[in-house]
Amino acid sequence: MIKKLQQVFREKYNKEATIIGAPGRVNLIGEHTDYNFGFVLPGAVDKKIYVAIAPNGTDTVNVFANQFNESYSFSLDVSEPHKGWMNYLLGVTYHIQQRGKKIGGVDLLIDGDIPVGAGMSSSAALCSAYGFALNELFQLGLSRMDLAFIGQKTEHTFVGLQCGIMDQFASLHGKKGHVMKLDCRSLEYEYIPFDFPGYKIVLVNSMVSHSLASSEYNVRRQQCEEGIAILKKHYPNINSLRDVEPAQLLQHRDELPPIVFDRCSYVVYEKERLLAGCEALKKNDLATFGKLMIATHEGLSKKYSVSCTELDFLAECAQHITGVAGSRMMGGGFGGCTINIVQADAVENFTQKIQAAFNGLFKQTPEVYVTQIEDGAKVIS
Ligand code: GAF
Repeated sequence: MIKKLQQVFREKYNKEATIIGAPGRVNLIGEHTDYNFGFVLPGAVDKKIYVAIAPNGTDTVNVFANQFNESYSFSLDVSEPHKGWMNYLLGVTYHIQQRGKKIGGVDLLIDGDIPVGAGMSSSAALCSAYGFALNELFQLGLSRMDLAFIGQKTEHTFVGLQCGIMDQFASLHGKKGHVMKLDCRSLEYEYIPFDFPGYKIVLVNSMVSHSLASSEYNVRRQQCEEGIAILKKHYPNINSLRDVEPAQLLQHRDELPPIVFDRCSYVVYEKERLLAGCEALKKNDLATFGKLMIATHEGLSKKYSVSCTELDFLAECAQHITGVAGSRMMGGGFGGCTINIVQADAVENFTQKIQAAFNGLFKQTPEVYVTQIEDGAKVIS
């Protein structure tokens, strides 16, 4: 991949490039908790977006996206979104300059191996890779957390997804062999070894691209806020669902519209599951962790309503295959992948069984990715 990138860059721009790689992410548990200022447990993976970059001495950014065979140029004087994937670049360019940072024009080549629409955060990886590249090239002095916020703001203002901070954070802060327990309010985080040599993290792609996600995702966020506004009348110190105890929610159940109660109850119990899950991981107790993953799927499907038939099928089916410690849908939902913790020597059988079962019902073979937990964004060459 890297050699190919260097060669294509040379052919296109007739000069040498610096190459940055920023990974996608998995999240073991703690879904839809980041924008509720709770905890998440992501890790960066071995699939990345690569950006090859060199200054061009002008005020223009020239981009070639190898995967889509598409070119695009824009002036540094960005003021508004345009369309599609280039909004990620426009947004990062805009928000870096909004911080008073001076950048010049660049030539870019973008490529990667994160499946698009599979819920592994290729968009966060793109923002991270491009932001990281500009930061390196122009010595802007931005921290990894600054870059994560720039990526998040880009989603909010140039893409329209009111996302939390998990994906950008994970792409920039990942550490090989570790997941990160991030407190999305204080932004303190702890690296927890994911040290199970006998197990693999296996993603199964439902092949449903999560394109509906942005509007429904934003609705979930509003419903959580609606719940908070009601609960706050009783508990003025509550600022987000992270602060709500299950008993407090149950006590005021009748005041919340049923759908809002369901959304809030998923989030409140997901916080408990995440905390229990971290303890289980620290004790090497994958059996308990797996049960928590299954409960998370149940909540995401039945109470948070962000799953779909294909994801429900994959999560259910996985539970009946030998060697699977846990399985659930991962990420924003409405499509994308399930995350499965599978005994290393059972991965082949798992893959065959789940592909055959899915194919029997949906007439399509789901892609399976056996992932490694890797470092976050970095200069590759
Ligand atoms: C998407 C969002 F971008 C994240 O911020 C997070 O909310 C996730 O869905 C669900 O946990 O990936």
